[in-house]
Order: sequence, then C-alpha cells, then structure tokens
Amino acid sequence: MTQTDVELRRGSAPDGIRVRLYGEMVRMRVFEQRVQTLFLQNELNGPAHLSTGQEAIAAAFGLALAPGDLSLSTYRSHAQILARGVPMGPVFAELMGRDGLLGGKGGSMHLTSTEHGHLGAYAIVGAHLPIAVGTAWASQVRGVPAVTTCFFGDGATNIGAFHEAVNLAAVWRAPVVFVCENNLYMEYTRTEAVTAVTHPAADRAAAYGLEGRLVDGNDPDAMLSAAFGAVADARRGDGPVVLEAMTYRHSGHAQADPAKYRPEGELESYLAADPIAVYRARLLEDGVASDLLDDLDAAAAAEADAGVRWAADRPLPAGSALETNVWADGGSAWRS
Ligand SMILES: Cc1ncc(C[n+]2csc(CCOP(=O)(O)OP(=O)(O)O)c2C)c(N)n1
Ligand SMILES: [Mg+2]
Repeated sequence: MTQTDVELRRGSAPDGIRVRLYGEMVRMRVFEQRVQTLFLQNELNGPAHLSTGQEAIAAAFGLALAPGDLSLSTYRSHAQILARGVPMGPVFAELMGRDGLLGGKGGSMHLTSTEHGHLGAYAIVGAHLPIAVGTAWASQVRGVPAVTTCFFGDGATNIGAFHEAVNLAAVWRAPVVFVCENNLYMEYTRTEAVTAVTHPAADRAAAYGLEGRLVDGNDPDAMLSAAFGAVADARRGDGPVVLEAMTYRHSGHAQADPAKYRPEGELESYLAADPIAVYRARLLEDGVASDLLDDLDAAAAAEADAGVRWAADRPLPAGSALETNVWADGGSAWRS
C-alpha cells in the first residue's frame, strides 16, 4: 500500500487529488447537461440514461484506477467512460449516431474503449458481471497486476448473474471490485419494493464469504477513500471487493421518463444536497482558492463546447458500415 492509500483511508486525502475529483465531477455533469440539450434539439440518436447526481462514484474510481486496469459498466455510463480518459468529442459523436467512438454503431448504451481499458457498457442488466470475473481471472492467470472494476445498479443484484459472478470471484479470489450504484430505483420501481434486504449488494456479500462495504456515494471524500481502498485491496490479491455506494439519480430513468413515481419532495431534497455543490463549498471552506474551482468549471464548459462542435462535423456512418464488425475479423460473410 502506498502512503497515499493510507492517507486516503483516514479520510484525509491531499487537496490536489480532491480538486482533481471536483474537476472530474464537473466534467461529467457538464457533459450530461449538453447531452440533455442535444436531446431537446433532436440531435441524439437512441436513448441516453443520465447519471447526474451520481458523479462522485465514477470520478473517484477514475482517479483510483491505474492505466492498464479494466472497467465495465451499464447503459448509464457516460461518466464511467469519461473517467477512463476518453475525450468528449468522440462520445458526443457516438450519441449523435455519427462517426464517433464506435463509428456511430454503439450509441450511448454500448460505450466502449478497449484502448482506455473500458471493456464496455452493457444494456442487459447483470450481463457484464460474469464477464468482469473473467477479465479479472485472466489478469490473475497471466500474472498481470490489473484490477477489474465492474459498475452496476441495485437492480442487477436481483439477477442471477450477480450471484454467480460474486460467488466465482470469491472462489478464485479474483482481483475484481464490484461497485453497486444504489440510486434507490430500478427503472420505475423503488428498490425496496422488490428486494429482500436493505442493502442489496453489501448485505448479500456475506453469502459468499465477503465483507460487504457500504459508502455514501454522494460524499466525494468518502468515495475517494472507498475507491482507493477497494482498488488497493483487490490489487494486493485479497480477493474481490463488494462495494455499495448509496446515491440518487436526478433525472428520470432515461429521457422519456418524467419520473412521476417519486414521492413529492424527494428530488428536491437531493437537489438541495447536490454532491457537486456541497463539495465545492467544502473545498472552499478547506481553503482551496475559488479561482481554481472557477477555472475547472470554465475548462469543463469549454471542453464540452469544443466536443459538441467536433461531433456535429463528423459524418454519418456509410451504409457499408452495416457489414463491418460482425465477426472478429471484421467481415460479415457467412461461414459454417
Ligand atoms: C435482463 C434485463 N431485464 C430487464 C431489463 C430492462 N431494464 C433496463 S434498465 C432496468 C432497471 C435496472 O435498474 P438498476 O440496475 O438499479 O440500474 P439503474 O438504471 O438504476 O442505473 C431494467 C429492468 C434489461 N435491460 N435487462
Ligand atoms: Mg438503480
């Protein structure tokens, strides 16, 4: 364990890393605000699921993961892909169905950049958990010190794949961090209405001989400690980590959802405790210069503006693109 890890575990991260965390959260928020604007301008191709309010989780792991580490996530993954260092322009272009990160063929729900270690966003709930165990196991077998981080929602914990994946990871002591983003809802259903335990990931970890970890995912400092701690433990070879981060999505499930099923006042109470606003105030209180934070706000806005401009100039995919990426060698010819 490095000195930094020890400091983070005590909840006293150096201000440099806390300021970077703030900057990353702002980048994610601004990106998704632009996505919402593009949707209203009818520029989006396909649905997009926003994670406004949940940014601290992806941002903290983005800082905790090293180059060469792997990550997998769900259809709600704009923040996760930015956290791995993928530039905004190709992601905007992908969402617009233009020649972007995946040539316009994947869209918001399948964001992937193997070059940055992000092995995909998955639209089938729970499908990527066993895959994450496989990539972690591959690192273990090859003797590569890479950690796999697997993000999923509370809903995925009621799917068999969650249990199969955590069990096998525990048996193999695979270097994987399972991160449950518990935002209280699975699509339009409140989690507690269909879930037998209070903390669907952390409470169930014990069934596989693991100690479930619970963190306030709306507290960026707590997330920083939890993320660095989990990644360090998995890398050391202590086996898998199950971390449940309590959070809240400010938006509906996707654009078409006005989220009328939420009790009156709930959204307002979470907006009043917006993690980005709360963190900004905390950093200022701790003596961080406001100019520094203003500069990060401005840099994020400029990056998003440039990214949207770049994306809008990208061509639409050619019709012939339909026949590419069908097989591993790129062709689509029938073979028996
Ligand atoms: C196997 C499967 N069942 C159902 C769906 C439909 N569906 C899409 S998102 C979703 C809710 C998932 O909730 P959660 O895991 O909490 O993630 P969140 O959307 O809150 O991030 C459901 C049921 C699906 N995509 N895959
Ligand atoms: Mg959920």
